[in-house]
Amino acid sequence: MFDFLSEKFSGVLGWLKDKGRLTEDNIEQAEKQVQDALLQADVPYKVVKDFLESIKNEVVGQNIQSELRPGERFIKIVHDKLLEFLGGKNALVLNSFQFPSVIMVMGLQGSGKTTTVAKLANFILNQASKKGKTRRVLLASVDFYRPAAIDQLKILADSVGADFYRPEVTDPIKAAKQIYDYFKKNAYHILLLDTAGRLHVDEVMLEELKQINKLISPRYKMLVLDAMTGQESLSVARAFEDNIGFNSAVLTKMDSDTRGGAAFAFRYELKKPISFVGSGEKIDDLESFIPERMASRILGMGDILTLIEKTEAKIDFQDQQDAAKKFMTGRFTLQDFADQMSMVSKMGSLQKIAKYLPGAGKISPEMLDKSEKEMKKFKATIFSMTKKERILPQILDASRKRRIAKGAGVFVEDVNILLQKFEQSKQFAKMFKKFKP
Ligand SMILES: Nc1nc2c(ncn2[C@@H]2O[C@H](COP(=O)(O)OP(=O)(O)OP(=O)(O)O)[C@@H](O)[C@H]2O)c(=O)[nH]1
Ligand SMILES: [Mg+2]
Repeated sequence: MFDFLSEKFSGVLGWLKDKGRLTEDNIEQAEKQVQDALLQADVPYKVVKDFLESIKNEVVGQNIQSELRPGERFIKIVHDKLLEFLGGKNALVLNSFQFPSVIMVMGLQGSGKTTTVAKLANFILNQASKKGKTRRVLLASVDFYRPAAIDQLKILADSVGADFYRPEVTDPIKAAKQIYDYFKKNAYHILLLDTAGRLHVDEVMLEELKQINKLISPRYKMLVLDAMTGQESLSVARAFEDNIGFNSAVLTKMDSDTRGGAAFAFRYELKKPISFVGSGEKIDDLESFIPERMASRILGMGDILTLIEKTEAKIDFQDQQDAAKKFMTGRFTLQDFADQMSMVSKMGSLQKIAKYLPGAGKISPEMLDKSEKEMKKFKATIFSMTKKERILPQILDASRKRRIAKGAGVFVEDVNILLQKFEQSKQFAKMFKKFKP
């Protein structure tokens, strides 16, 4: 998602971290690298300038050169500013919806509206089912311009298990009224309304949306922006804001080779929240936009929390919290290590999840493949241990190791490698915690 920025920033970060002292020259160089990374990520010049200015002020204000670990301090400043520019620590996060509500999804042609409608339905239904609740979600469309548009939505509705309603008229305003009446009459919790897009912002589209907006007053109006269109998305957002208004934006196609500048620019220029980001074509490729996590991800510090949430396996909420906490405090045992690996395998390939891990920019597919095989060995090894051995690995002497290796079908050397890796990841977790503000 933020691979490009993450790779660049990790570079600056690594370079600075190793420095015991920072000269003015070092700082200037780091600032220059931050600036170049953002410009290359298609963040508008003015935004980059403001961002750099705010970092410079902090650097001078905090007098970081006199710090014991000036590199880390600098990274923390960049992190905090990124967070601020992406919406701040207390930004409203839309991870639950009020009922009953209408969610109207708007945007240009091909931006990803219909896909997003289905992803949102899936999100709402999944959240409800995790809590043991049922939600009645209705999908409908007023897009009569593209012949297959409504059928596309019907197929998606079926695939996520939401209801679908096809209006009997083809005038968008009258159809919106019919849809709304059907939603009310049948007491649905949520109506997700898909709308038509145009190639460019035009009067007809805006007028139509204005009228629909007036008619049904959706509680949530979401503007879908294609992250690949870069800075152009800003003028689209302004036109929608001036004419119809919206509560939040959904940035789609963040998985493509977009460099992530759109999120940065949108949030700073429009001062409006990004509620979700689309990270793929599949129905569950939708993530809540949480500024703090995005800032960490951009800096290559990973995003363990989103990774854990993404797990499709039904892991108990408390277990998730515990796992995250254990990892971040470095207080985890071999048993936790094995549990994490099991959780990881349930989530899919390492390729996909590596993006959320600290330092992700530097991992090659070959390394991931090797890790996948290694993980299997590790798990078998841990399963071959007794409960006590999993909690107190220091008791593992040569004879215990031989027994474990035999049980797992590996060599004693593999047991040693596991113990080494386990120790490393504990150290790593401690480091992660230090960077985490
Ligand atoms: N990679 C990727 N592709 C996406 C994402 N969201 C949507 N798409 C793709 O973008 C294309 C257009 O998506 P639609 O949902 O049909 O877009 P739309 O805004 O409804 O388009 P119109 O109805 O024609 O205006 C499809 O091929 C989607 O699969 C995303 O987050 N990532
Ligand atoms: Mg569509």
